[in-house]
Amino acid sequence: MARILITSAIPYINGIKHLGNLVGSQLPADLYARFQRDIGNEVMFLCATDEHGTPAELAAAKAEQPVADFCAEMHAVQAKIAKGFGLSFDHFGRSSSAQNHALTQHFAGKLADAGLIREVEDRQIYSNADQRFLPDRYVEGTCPNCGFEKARGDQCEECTKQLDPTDLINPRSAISGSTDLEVRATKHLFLCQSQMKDELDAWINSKSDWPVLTTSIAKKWLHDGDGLQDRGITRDLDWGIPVKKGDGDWPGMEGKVFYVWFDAPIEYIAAAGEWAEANGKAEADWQRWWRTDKGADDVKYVQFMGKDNVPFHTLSFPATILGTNSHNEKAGIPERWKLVDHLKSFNYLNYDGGQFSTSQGRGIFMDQALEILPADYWRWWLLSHAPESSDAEFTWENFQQSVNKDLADVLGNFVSRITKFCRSKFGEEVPSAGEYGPDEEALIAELTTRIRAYEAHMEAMEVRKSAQELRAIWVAGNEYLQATAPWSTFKTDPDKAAAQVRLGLNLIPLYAVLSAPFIPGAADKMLAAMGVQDRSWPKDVTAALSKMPAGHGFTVPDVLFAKITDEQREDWQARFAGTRD
Ligand code: B3M
Ligand code: ZN
Repeated sequence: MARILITSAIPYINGIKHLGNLVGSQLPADLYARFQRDIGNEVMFLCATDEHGTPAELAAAKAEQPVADFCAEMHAVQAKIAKGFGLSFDHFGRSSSAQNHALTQHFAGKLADAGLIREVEDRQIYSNADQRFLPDRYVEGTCPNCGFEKARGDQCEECTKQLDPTDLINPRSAISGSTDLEVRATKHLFLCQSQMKDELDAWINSKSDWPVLTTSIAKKWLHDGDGLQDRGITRDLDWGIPVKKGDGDWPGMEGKVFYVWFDAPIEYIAAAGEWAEANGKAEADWQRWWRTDKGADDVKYVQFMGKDNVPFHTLSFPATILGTNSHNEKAGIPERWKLVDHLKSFNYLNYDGGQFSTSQGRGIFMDQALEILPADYWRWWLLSHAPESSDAEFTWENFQQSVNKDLADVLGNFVSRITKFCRSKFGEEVPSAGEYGPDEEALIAELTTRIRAYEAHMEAMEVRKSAQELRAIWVAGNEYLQATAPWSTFKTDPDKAAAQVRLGLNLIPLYAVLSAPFIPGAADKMLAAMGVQDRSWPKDVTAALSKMPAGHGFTVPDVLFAKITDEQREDWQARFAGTRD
């Protein structure tokens, strides 16, 4: 049994995520986690809310709430929606947790001991109108790299370049819109990433099986222009993790907090600590996932994220881990932390001819999606159209077509046809007569080939290819029914028809198990209707097709997937045409 550690990029607390965010990290991570559990591996799947920094402060100010209250409330909201989408986290933590405070301060202390942190008289933007420093997203302006006019002070959404507020052209305050800004001196800590350039470069080079999207972004920031820059890891803000060196004070840094992008990835680790606390486990139980000196050396660690998050995960966070590990090694301290083994990144999903946008409220948001249709409809469309090799686009026409064809016509119709036919001719139990012949053997052979291909795609995190193969597996059942036509066979050879029906019925639990990572709700319904509890993965297809032996009772399930009508589609299209506030 392999052990797989999976993290999804942790969503900012500032609002409910849109479907583009969902398909770029949490949903494919969930697909992979469910698959790994289903094939029998031990999985730790972690996510959390990203609660610090300017996104949290700005959103709390807008909601006119104290930031701590706002975060607590929004965490509960996001947790509930995640559950609604069937996201099967082992723990959904909070980056503001006590565990993350302690770990973030711990890593900062290690990096300081390693000589990888320097104090800098930094220049920060000060707003005269707002009477305060404006870090990160408190400043907006034009990206010096690509010219995008709505770039934020921490990063350009358009070209993914990591920025400093002082880099922006024509900067303005995100609070007041004021352009009466000046640059003032303040002291900050910088992580000496540039010292680690060669180590990071060698590490990235060792990852030959990573998606090109991931390595090309990492390489770009390692080698383009002036190469890897040292980054400020502290901010003049109230809300955040106070700057400390381990559990000791950091003279000169009083009143400052760590930069959100310094503590957010550390929350991946802290979330495991939160999981242990919430489940009455010991330190060793979470450390065996994260500490290679405490049993995590055989863990495979996979991260999922949108492309804009790649620089932080291939450069900044690994710098924290590598810096800590090599310092400990030199100092003869055993403590070693796990680095990511595979990093799966995604392009963007666009919405109906434009971009999904949280700030502009454009597109479909997770809560709205669940209001109109069950999670499985969305999961299927999003995953089968995941923006892997390029950006993808959501259109209502395409959504309607995929749902109606794949889910209703192919899978739903198969289940309904075979169960209803059996009920009308043999009653609601599996008929016993007849033997399997060449048609059945051919189907089993085809399914075996396809299931092995499906597993390989799932293992490789090829999301679209997995969906295509799964659909082909559903189609094979339909084609078998179409070709053998038990409703005609029944008239001449009822025993043969009984064997065909027996096989057809047994395809339902097989399909349920195979489909569960994509559409867990429908899979549960299928298994419940078939009265099958055994969810074992079909290592041997013939054996898997005997979960419902002769005489086994079942019920005809309710419609698994309702078709989306043209009227509904037009209605939703109009409803989601504008923006929400
Ligand atoms: N919260 C950005 C985002 O939600 C950021 C990811 C952090 S991952 C450690 O896309
Ligand atoms: Zn840009």
